Amino acid sequence: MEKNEKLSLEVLLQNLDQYRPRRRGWTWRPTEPGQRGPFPYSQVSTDLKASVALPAADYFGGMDPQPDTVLTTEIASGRFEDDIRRMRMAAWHGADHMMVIRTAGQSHFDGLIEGTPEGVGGVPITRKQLRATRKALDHIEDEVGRPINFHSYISGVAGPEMAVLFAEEGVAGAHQDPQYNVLYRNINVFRSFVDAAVAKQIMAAGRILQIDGAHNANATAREAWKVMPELLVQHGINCAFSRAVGMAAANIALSTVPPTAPPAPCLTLDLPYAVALRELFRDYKFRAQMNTRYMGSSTREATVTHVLNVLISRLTSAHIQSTITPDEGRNVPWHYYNIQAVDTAKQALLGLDGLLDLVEIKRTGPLGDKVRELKERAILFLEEILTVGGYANALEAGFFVDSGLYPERAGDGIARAMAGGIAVDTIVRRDPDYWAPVCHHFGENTAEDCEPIGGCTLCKPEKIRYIDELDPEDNVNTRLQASKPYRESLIRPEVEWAGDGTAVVNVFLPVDQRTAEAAALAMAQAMGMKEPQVIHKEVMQPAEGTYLEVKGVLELDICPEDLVIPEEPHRLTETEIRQFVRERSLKVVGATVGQDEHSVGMREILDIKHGGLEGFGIECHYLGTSVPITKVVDAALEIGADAILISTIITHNDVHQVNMGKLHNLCLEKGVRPRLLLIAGGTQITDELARSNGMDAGFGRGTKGIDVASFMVNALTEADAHAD
Ligand code: Z98
Repeated sequence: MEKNEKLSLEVLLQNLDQYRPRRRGWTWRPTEPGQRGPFPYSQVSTDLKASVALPAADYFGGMDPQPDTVLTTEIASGRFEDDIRRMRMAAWHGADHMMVIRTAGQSHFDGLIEGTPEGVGGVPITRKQLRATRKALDHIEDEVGRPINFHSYISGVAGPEMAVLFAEEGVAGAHQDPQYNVLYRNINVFRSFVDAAVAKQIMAAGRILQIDGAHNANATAREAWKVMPELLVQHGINCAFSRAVGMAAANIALSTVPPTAPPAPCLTLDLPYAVALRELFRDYKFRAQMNTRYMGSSTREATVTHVLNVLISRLTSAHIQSTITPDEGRNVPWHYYNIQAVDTAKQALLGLDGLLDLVEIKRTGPLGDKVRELKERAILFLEEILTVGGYANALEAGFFVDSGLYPERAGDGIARAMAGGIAVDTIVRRDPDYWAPVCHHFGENTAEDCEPIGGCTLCKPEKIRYIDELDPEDNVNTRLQASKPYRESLIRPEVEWAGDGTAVVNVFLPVDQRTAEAAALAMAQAMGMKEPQVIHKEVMQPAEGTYLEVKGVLELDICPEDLVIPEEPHRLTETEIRQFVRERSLKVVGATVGQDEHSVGMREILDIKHGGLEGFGIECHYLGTSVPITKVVDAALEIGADAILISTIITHNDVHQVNMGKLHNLCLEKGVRPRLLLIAGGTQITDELARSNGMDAGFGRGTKGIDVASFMVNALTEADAHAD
């Protein structure tokens, strides 16, 4: 794959029937502490071959250190062909754990639906999707130079079948927790645990890392900060059950979540919880999800919560940092919010590198007390489960997802009857001559392994039957046909699917919230946005104004051939400029010329404060405002300047053009034109206009000192080369 070329989905989909994953199981990042750019790091892993660094990396030579923690991105567009493109973006930003959750309740499907495309009230997982995605990830991991874990969910009554499918197709990680099925998908408790035993043993054979579902209680409970004892219990149940079935602790990750978010004093609640978990489950892995319970439509607010959550991850050494997109509260997550969340985690993890060498968790005092209290409450909870007769009885009594701080109960738990739920009474005893369809099947089997049946699909992948999509209309090929122009020739905005046309405008309107909302919608419509919708609003002050974000569909196609794209100026780095100046010295004279008393533009280019020329070691002589051209040239000659910078902000009768011509001609008359760079700047100036008036370069609005410095250094380097 070429860095500057899009991934070809059409090529990717070819020969999927013959595709085999290159490996099975989960991969952790190798830790490689050491120097990166100017700094030593203690919690980083191997650098990537190709990546996009954080924006501030520009100041540190573009370095892109990778934290040692696995970074997750959760993608859920429902169209795998678009998910794949997003995965490539995310991998370039540092994600190596791609979680694909389908759009609606995978676990409502009660069987594998291979060959079925989108559209049956949600999107089922199919072998085709898994293969296409895994195949794409092979290319992406070669490109970025690091293994990428592909993850999905094993839930519902089809869980065991799904586990087999995942093991066959090299899925590296999966959520699996029988409690999730019972509580949130109303599957019969006994069926759920029997299924889980089978699924877990197959997962163990496929070395699939398991993530549990305890965090869902936090996301669901009414007063979620109170479910901490229960979360510990849920983790405990899934861990104990998984171990009993045959999973290794190293392949079990607890899905931890900081239970609350500001304005709650979250650290005082979340940190003791994380410490208690760490201590109780020290042999296990930790996947830290961010808090999703207390998230509204503000991406800023979600980002701050996320950073606080990452602080806890660093303090308690989480192994996987999950990222939920900050737009989760208002959209099906969009491409660039996945990337923002990955960058947020990467940025925060790097910023907190070596934290535990600097600070220690204060085990005495309120934290220690709270940790002990949480553990005690959890143990009491477990004891009460035993007292009422076991897990199924406790469930029936509504012990779980209750928002009272146990042993207090609020009576709002999710109660499930033993004799109820989906697939109740479907457990049948195995016949004495039962043949398990695959190896590593849980429970009794006629044979020890699959030899007598000539090998199973886990041992002999050639036995796997690949079924393509069966619907002639609703399938990836027809979708790709429709989106082809937007992937190959035309440009249309996109947030989720190629050519979806979605764009967002941000506006501040100086009126109250309700009026602002109506006005923003009218404005979006006037801008040509279809189906406009306010996705976020924030009162700045009830009367003075409201900030809004409005999304809509822009059915506007841009043809790249019709665009006039100016040549990219060759901007040097600060180091390159400084080195040039140190070796050769560089002097400039600057002035605002003519009748212009505006000094701001020129001063910003010269002064060190906002990145002006002085900062690179360039000797700057500022002559002031309304300076006659003759004086500027005389001063330049007197000090032996390399360049003259003139600026005009206010201009009438094209006086800026007149002054540029005058400067050029005077230098010619004096015979000094070849040894002086003449540069003009100002609001009305363009490079083209300046050059047509005898200047060597012109700079307009938005110019920074580094642009002018780069030009001078490039021009002088070229001139020096000619002189040699
Ligand atoms: C996460 N943001 O954990 P359906 N099993 C478990 C789950 O937690 C989930 C599913 C199955 C969360 C994602 N979790 C939400 C233990 C979902 C998915 O029925 O396909 O929705 O099950 O990363």
